[in-house]
Amino acid sequence: MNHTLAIIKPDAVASNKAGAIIAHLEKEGFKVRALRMTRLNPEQARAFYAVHSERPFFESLVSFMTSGPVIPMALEAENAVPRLRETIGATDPAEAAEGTIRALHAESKERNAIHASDSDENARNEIAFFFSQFELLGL
Ligand code: 3AN
Repeated sequence: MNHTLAIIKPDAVASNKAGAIIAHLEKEGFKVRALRMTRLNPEQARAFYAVHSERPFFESLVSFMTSGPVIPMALEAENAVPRLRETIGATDPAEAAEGTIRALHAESKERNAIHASDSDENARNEIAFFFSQFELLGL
């Protein structure tokens, strides 16, 4: 079994889509192994998205990601990382495959409902960013 990190972003939490998104993930075979609702401060959002710090959309992304509560989750499945990327769809909802979470729930390239780790290494780091060993229940 592998693990990955998903974050239900502020747009989706604010529009009451968290339940539908968690149900979608469970139906796709992911097991929720840790979950919380929290609100990032700008320093935390900048640290989480440090790889994008030189991109033109960085400050806007930080502002969006701190605009309201988010729901990070550690998810378990076989091939969790590629499988979650497939389940959420492309960054731009206009390009996301039919039936994917972003095709169903995202508003734009920035307000795109959900984050997913893009490698096993990033998944490990991103899970550790949000959850303590204690909360991971032996994961
Ligand atoms: P993904 O979330 O599909 O892995 P990344 O890692 O390229 O996409 O981008 C991280 C986040 O930055 C996206 N989820 C989105 O919110 C935002 N983002 C990416 N590209 C753009 C863009 N061209 N304009 C505005 N925001 C963007």
